Amino acid sequence: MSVLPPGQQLVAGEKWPLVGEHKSGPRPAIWQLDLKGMVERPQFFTIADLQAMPQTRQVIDIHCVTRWSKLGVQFVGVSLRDLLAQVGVLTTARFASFESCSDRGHSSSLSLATALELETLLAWEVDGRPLSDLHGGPLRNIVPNRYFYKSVKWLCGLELLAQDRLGYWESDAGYHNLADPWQEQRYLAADIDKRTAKRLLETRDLTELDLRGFQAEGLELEDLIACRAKMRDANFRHGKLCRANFQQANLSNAHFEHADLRGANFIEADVEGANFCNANLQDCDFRGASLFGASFVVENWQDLPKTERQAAQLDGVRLTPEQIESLATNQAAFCRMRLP
Ligand SMILES: Nc1nc2c(c(=O)[nH]1)N[C@H]1C(S)=C(S)[C@@H](COP(=O)(O)O)O[C@H]1N2
Ligand SMILES: [Mo]
Repeated sequence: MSVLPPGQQLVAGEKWPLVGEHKSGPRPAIWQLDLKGMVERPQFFTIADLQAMPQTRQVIDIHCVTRWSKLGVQFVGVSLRDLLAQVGVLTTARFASFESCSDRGHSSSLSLATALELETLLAWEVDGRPLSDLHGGPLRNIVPNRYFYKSVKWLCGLELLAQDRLGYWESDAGYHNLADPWQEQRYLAADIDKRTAKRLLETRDLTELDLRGFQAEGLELEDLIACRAKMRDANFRHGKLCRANFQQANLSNAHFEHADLRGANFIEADVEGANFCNANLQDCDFRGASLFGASFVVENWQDLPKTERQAAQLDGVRLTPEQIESLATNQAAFCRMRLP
């Protein structure tokens, strides 16, 4: 039976959100997987080569770090175990780096032991259809029981390494390298000392700073300027943030529970997975913001008496119908009720 890891919510119906890059880079005429590094017989495999191997069919649950989950998705591909059996693994190999032919040259890595234990799959088919280009076709790796950033789209390289090589999200954005959704291994906090943090907060100007995981719980930060700041997973719970300017900031998974955000600006901000339960969002502007996985009320609000719903105050909030549709089912229903 599938259950939802802590802090995750279900996507509505058949929805499968697109996260990160939306297309591969320039495509080779014939797609090939370059299997290299610490293997006995490095080799290129075409999709047809892979499809000629024993095929594995696996039903897995997708858990994105920005708090949406999609359960029971069926993938078909070749298991990492079967593929590696073809090339022979050298005893020095301890990590596997999955590499993408994408514009940003994405990769993500796992310890080889973990990748095998989790039954990593190299998949070309999903729910009976070829994997679409949007979702990483013709080939992506699928790592069950890890946040989905470990599953690289447009997979064209697999390198076995003696030492780990951090992937794009893990090295550039502070995503947790272990990525276990059951332990909520989402992000690592930025490395910033308390003195610096205090000085920054006194200026109330965080423009463009990299402050993921920033701790600002309960602080008085009216008129804060945080345009384009990188504040994934930041903690603003119980904060006084009237008129704060978060334009184009990255606030995915940020915590705003109980915060006073009246008149705040979230224009074109990334608030995917952010939590606004019990926040006062009166007159906030969310035009152009991306909201997938954001919460404005506890997930099971329909079953609870009004006083226990921890609902955000939404009077005068600017949210388009499209933005509301992008929310998880229960969240969208709540917003539609409050913002007719
Ligand atoms: N090449 C590549 N692979 C990637 C990403 C990306 O931006 N580029 N994003 C990762 C993240 S964060 C997630 S949640 C999933 C999203 O896959 P989807 O767009 O098919 O839902 O792909 C992962 N693999
Ligand atoms: Mo993600």
